[in-house]
Amino acid sequence: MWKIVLGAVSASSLLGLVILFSPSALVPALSSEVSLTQAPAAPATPTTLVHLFEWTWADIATECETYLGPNGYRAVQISPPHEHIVLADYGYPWWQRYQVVSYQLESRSGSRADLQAMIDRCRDAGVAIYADAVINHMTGFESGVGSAGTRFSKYDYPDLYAPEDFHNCRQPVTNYDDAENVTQCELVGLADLNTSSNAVQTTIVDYMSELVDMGVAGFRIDAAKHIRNEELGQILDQLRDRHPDTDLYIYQEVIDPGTEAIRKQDFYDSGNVLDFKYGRFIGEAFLGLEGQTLANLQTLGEGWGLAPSSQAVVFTDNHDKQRGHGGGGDYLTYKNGDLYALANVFMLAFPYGKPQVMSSFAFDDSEQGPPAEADGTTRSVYQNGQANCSGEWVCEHRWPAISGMVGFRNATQSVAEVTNWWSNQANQIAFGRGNLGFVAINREAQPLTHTFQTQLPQGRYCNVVQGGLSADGAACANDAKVVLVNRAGQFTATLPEMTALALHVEAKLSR
Ligand code: LAG
Ligand code: CA
Repeated sequence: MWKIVLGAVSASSLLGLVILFSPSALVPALSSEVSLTQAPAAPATPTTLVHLFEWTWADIATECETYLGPNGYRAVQISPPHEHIVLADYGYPWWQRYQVVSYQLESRSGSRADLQAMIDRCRDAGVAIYADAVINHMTGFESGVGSAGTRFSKYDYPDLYAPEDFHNCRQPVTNYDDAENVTQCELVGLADLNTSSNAVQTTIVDYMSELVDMGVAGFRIDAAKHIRNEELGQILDQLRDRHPDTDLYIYQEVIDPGTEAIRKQDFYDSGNVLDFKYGRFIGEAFLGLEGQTLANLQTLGEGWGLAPSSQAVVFTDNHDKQRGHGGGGDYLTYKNGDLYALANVFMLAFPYGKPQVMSSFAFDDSEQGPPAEADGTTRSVYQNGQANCSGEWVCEHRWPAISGMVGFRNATQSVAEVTNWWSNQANQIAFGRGNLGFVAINREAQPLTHTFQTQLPQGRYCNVVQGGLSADGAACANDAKVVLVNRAGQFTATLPEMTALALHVEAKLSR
């Protein structure tokens, strides 16, 4: 369905590329269950995490076992697990889940028991669970009933919070030049918790702590920009103090365009940050906006105003940016088809930050919730034992190019530098990761034939953008092209228009 959209987008792209409608090499037609030989790693060092936006706990558990673990994904960001508002009259929009009613673990994605089972099954598959923690606010609606049946009114949530637990501003945030306005007032009218209060902090820590006890390994901190950094720091310190033996991974959502009162660097002491500039830069380069080209990306990093690499979680798009929420901007999405796949190839190959892969449900309307029955029950991704990833769910994380590059990222992680950079000064680039990997990207309307200099050991490699090694290591999965690297570390290849090629030592054929 989105292949049609792809045509429309490419026709209007500034570089005027022609994208064929024949089955694409980068975007999958149907199921692409590539079985790789990588063993799941025990600790959840987040080389690559995937946001399974609006997936149910039961589906995530299955995905961890059958796809994520075997393909090298180390962590999943789940949708918020707390009790949320239910908005039947609005058609059960996705954003229900950002209006908190209580911290009971009963949500659109499933029950507390489902959540526990998922955490356990994913951990056994080598995949960590990171929860989206919505702790800045409660609901915006004046009253209603939550997903666990709790009746509430704004500022009054039974057995949890009373009016004195909220900030006094009680007006929407209007002035992003004023830190007080941003942190004390109400983000889009959502009841703003008094996060300076000991009682409120303790209640939040109790909630997050329960999740850690259940095995959650990290948190995305929703709307971190709207919480005073010292107060968020206090909350996270208390949480860490309660779990001295758990190495929690924290990444904070601070949308920092560089022009506002609150800056991402204010939050480095409490954890990593989601760097929103990265996806914008990638979008501009791959779309050819602002005079940008792929060749310019050689220097992408702190010099561009990005966070230090060790502090940053990066993404091409996220659940807000893909639908014009969270401030909008020129971000690529699955609707860009091959262009989106190529941008993700770059993100996963380029040694900057910790990449987060987006996994979407298909949408036309920016408010629309996930695929669901008439009563708002989310439909399973799996139908008759098969992942339904070519219709209502998109599963970008299963696109061969993206999934293959997750293996590349793992295999090349220990080399921090870019080596052997090559470009045509425009939109054909290539670079290595020392003697562990090499990637080439052709984002132009004509083929690229070139002899590339790498530092790879001599041998036969699978182009992992098309498929990794077969289970026995003797062939390339999915008929992926075999590339010969000679004794001098060179290979010659032709990349058709709008394709990529990536080699790494873990996808080297044994003979
Ligand atoms: C976030 N990060 O800081 C989330 O990434 C983002 O998805 C959340 O907004 C936001 N913060 C609050 O957690 C989403 C939607 C909003 C939606 C909000 C609350 O992008 O559009 O607002 O969740 O459900 C909705 C309506 C607003 C209304 C508000 C209050 O769209 O018109 O004012 O609810 O009732
Ligand atoms: Ca606040």
